[in-house]
Amino acid sequence: RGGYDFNALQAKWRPVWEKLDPFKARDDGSAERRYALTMFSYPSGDLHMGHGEVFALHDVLARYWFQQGYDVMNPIGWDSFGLPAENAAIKRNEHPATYTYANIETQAESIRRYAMSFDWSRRLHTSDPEYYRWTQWLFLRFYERGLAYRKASYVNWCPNDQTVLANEQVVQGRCERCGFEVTKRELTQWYFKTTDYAQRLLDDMSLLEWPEEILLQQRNWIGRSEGAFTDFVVEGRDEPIKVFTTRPDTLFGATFMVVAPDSKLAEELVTPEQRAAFDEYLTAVNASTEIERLSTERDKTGVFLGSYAINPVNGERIPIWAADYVLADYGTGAIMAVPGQDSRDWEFAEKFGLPIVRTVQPEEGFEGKAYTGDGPAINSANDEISLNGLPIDEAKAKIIDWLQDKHLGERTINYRLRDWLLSRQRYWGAPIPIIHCPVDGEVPVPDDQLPVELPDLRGAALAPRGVSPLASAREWVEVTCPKCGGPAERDTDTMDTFVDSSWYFLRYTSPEYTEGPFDPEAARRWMPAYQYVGGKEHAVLHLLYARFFTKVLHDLGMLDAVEPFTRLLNQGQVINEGKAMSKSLGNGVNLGEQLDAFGVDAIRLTMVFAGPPDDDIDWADLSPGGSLRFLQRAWRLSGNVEAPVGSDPSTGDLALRKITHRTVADASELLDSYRFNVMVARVMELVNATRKAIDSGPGAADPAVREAVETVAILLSLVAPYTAEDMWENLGHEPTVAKAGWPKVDPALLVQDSVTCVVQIAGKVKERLEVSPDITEADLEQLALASEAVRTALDGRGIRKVIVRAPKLVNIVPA
Ligand code: ANZ
Repeated sequence: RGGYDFNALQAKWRPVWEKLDPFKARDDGSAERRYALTMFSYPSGDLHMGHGEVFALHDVLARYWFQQGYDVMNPIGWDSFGLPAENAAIKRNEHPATYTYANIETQAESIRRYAMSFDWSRRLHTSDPEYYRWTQWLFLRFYERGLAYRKASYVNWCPNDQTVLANEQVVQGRCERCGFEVTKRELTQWYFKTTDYAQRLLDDMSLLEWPEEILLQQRNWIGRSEGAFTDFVVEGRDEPIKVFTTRPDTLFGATFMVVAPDSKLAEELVTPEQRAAFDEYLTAVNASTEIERLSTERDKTGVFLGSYAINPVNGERIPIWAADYVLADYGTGAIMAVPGQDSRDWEFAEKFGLPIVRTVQPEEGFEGKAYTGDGPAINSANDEISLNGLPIDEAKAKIIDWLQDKHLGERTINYRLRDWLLSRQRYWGAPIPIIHCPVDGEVPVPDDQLPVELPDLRGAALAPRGVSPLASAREWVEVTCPKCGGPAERDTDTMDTFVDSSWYFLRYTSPEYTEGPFDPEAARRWMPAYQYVGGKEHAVLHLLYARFFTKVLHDLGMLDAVEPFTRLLNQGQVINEGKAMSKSLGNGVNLGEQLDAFGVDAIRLTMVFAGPPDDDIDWADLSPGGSLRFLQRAWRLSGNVEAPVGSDPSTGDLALRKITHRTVADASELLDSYRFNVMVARVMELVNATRKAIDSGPGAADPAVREAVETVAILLSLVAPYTAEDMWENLGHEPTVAKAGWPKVDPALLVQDSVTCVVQIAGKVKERLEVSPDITEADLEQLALASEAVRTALDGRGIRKVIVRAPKLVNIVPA
């Protein structure tokens, strides 16, 4: 037999597995089901190092559960709508589908070579009409429930991609995709009513075994605050201005009001004298980017609107300003400004010479400006109510009660979470299945006319121009109204691709189902997914949207589950030379080249062994060559075994057996807690111990050696499937090692030989005993009392009490 040749192993075993198809979910009730899900990929080129990492880690878990005998569902698909394909199509003057499906084939081939334990029969692509038909169908169910609606507002606009973005897609003021600075535009757009689910999205976090970091990000994103709405009467206007405040206790210090410049309210409140100044200011605000608006460094800007309101607790006439530090889409888009207790308001008041009144007594020695700490209320009384002397909490409760009594305000909870802006002015997505009729208004496309397929547009016709490219496909746009039969037009926007990915994990449970997006029975069997593996960049994007969809579908009666993913593992990034890989730094590492040079198993092993899975790994610090040498060493063991298949290990070398069984027991624990790298280290130790047993111990014919090498093969099958399969064959077994079964641990072999027990009399050590670590309290007491040294020390005295802490301590209290 020749040496270890990874190319030969790959060529040999891939076709065998493809024929065996061992990873197809059975879904027949023959074993407990377990749904192993990994974030599906965008087909923008071949697999990269990040895929290599996430797939390697994910497969450790999936293959572990296969070995344990679960009926594992481990599906694969592609998130195949989206901008990369569209941009490539414009450049190459072709259809986005050409690029998309070519890349999918490339990636599929790479994934097969990578030997992932996927169930290929469930494969899906979100850009297939059979898939997006159901994305559209779901949109219509949301629409019927009032959970999808259209409204005009100022929205995030990416000037580069020429499309709107959801708040979640604006990262530090920049487009999540292209990095361009985002600006604002007033547009009529489609939204999902995620805000209806804000509280449940918070509450149900208790059901999730997710990294605390992600839960915290979601909690902050949802941003619950308790406070009050308060009404301020406006001079010369019937309707009062409502504000949201978390600090109603500071109401006596509200010396002016501020409204968002880009709100309807500002438009209404501006007086003719201030009109010109306001218009100029609004133009400047809309031209500024989110980055500039949110910057705390920047000087406060604003403009007086010319109107006045009345402070409801002290009757003061207070001016109303517009300033961009107040956001149009939070709270009511208007605030009561309390410079004494709020830093932003203080700066603003200072800049524009507005009055400042403290309503909380600052601590001794406080020399700052706005005081945000606790303290007794001051300057806060009128003829009917006084808050003076009360701490913040009590003052808040008291003023809210008073406001409610007077119908001037009400207790409320506010969320930072906004509705999800889902329409996009781009081509390569699912068309929104709505028809606009001059007579009937918005009319849903009837279910039996789904999918609304994309018209055939390519090349320059897709170039971004601020309106959807679909608008130019006149034959496609012009339809008859399903209600009145008159001329009408299709909605020309497409859905955010995050809509596609909000339910793909449900389609996997029944990918061929034709009666709906998924078979409710199949979803009942598999959902929620037990494990999700993917990047943490999705904390408030995909992961939040998928949770929202799951809850809506639950409410629609289509799903028992209220949460989509029970456990979440976020893999770290693969970096190089201490930095994220990038074209401009020239530090990219090509996965394909690494696989060619070291083989699939060595690369997978390197990824898994590099460190805890959630840490970033620096490729420059790693040694795929070292991994390869280890695999050779492990593989060579399988050619050395001389004990025949099925030989009874119980007659084998005890020392090696103990190491083997301890390794398996520890491996289970390590895998359950995501410490895969330590698991690999333990396998390495077992390989070393086995080599020693063969060369200078009981020898290759000892059945304990066979047991050890078989164990190595099974444990290695989680990380290095080709090597493990070949070892398995060398050991005389049929494929596939992937389903050999998790080795049974003999608890007797986990017993450490002995531990030292200290025996004390009245607190003084009188004896040391070597005992089994598993000794019972009763046995240990007996043993201690029987000891010569203890008898001598007691010297005939009686015993009042014996305290036993097995296996390490016995304390005897003499009478
Ligand atoms: C008066 C006040 C006094 C406030 C004080 C704070 C401190 P969170 O906790 O994030 O919910 N606010 C309300 N709507 C706003 C908007 N559209 N744009 C900008 N700021 C807005 O913050 C709620 C607080 O943020 C509210 O309570 C309001 O200022 C401000 F000592 O009202 B507060």
